[in-house]
Amino acid sequence: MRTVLSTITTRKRLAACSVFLATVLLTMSGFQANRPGRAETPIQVFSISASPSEAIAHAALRPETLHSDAGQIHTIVMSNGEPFYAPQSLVIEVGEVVKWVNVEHSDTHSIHARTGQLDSPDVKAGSEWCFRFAREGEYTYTCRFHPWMRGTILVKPRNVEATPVALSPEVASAAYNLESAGGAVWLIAQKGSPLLVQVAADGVVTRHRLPARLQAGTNLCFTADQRFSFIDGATGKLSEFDLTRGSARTRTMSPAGSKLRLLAASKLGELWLFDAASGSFLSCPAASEQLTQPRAVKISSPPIKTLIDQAGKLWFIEESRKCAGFFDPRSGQFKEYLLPEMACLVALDVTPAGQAWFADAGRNKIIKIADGWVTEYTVPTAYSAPQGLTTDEQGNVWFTESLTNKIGRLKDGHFDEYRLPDSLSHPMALGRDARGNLLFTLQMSTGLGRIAAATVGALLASDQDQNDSPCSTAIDQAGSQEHRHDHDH
Ligand SMILES: [Cu+2]
Repeated sequence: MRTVLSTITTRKRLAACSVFLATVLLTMSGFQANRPGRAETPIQVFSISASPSEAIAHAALRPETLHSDAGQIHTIVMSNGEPFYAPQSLVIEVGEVVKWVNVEHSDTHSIHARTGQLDSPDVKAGSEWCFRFAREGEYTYTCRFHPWMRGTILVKPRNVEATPVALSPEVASAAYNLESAGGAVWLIAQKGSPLLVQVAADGVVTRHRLPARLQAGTNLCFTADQRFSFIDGATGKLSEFDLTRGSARTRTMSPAGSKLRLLAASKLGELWLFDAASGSFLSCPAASEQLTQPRAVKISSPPIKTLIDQAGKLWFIEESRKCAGFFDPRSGQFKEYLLPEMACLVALDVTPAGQAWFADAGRNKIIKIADGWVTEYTVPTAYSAPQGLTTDEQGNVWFTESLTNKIGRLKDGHFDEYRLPDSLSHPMALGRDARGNLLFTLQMSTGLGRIAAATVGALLASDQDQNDSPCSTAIDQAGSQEHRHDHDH
């Protein structure tokens, strides 16, 4: 039985990771169909939809509706007379608190469920006990002393309002890559003629026709407002594109025999690249046409997703998706963190304080790397396959649950999960714009969803209320593990 169960588990996990890998393969196959000679194509820049009014409407509606029922404490009265637990059955939302009050004069009662962590100490006459339900599900419970006492609590997921962002069919069917940069969220659509789509914080969508296909898995590296660098998918050369002019040019000479990948741009416009042929990092200083001398490192597999933090460290996820790490160009320090075999790292973000956060779709975990320590947090909903991740200024880590259609939030080791509307299910990549709107792509590139900043603010406000509840001592916490990795190079 154990073998069968573990096989199922493995299959499900593999399925979770393959969702992402399928996307990668799709992406790569799209890139193989190179289109040389597109540099002369004139660009068209135009606006598709403007929806600032929509954001304002949300701001007016959401806080009120959410506050009325969030942070609520439900009371169940325990007594020796039927129904013993009153009300006997209760429907609540994830995150809400239930308080059991023993109104008897002498008898002790308790609350004990076979599943979950619902297991109270003895609740003496005249006292009470609280529990915050962090996971959805049906909890049937009884009393240790009086097995005829029965109660049920149905915990439903919390819903969050999200709206589709209007994209033209041409874009919607091809948008597979999402990045946050310069306060906006960008989509790279390369099915048919390649397009770069900018979704500004005010909701205005602008499409830029690209003169060339970008290299598979490329990062958008903005070196100035309206100017970004990329690796030309056809020639493999480092190029620069000017959005306002719609023109591209080759920036530097690539070293002979190199296989360059563009990794990231620093705040000062310096570009970092990786040469997969020689296994070395190299850079291109701002406004320079020269690449620096390659600096070879002993890396397990080439970096594919990268980010530069405030301190200038280059964080990355490796192609194997089992390894994360950083390279510090100034000190030359290089460090890899090897994760267990089932890991499948798919997204990363780094906070201003230098904490690196990763989504592990293979193991259903959110991972923090800070000060040499790796901390793993298991997402409460099983097999959720987190695919996208972004952090905010308040220390919240937001992530998508692609298989369970939720947006999750992790803060101070505590999870909250919110179910998306069915029309915007299977969220994948996640980004955040300058106003705090959360944007996510949908699986198989069927569209883009937005959770308005006002909605996000209301969720945070309602969770604040809960923390003030008298029951905050009895909390169903999600487990986290911390372990040190000494994998220095
Ligand atoms: Cu009892």
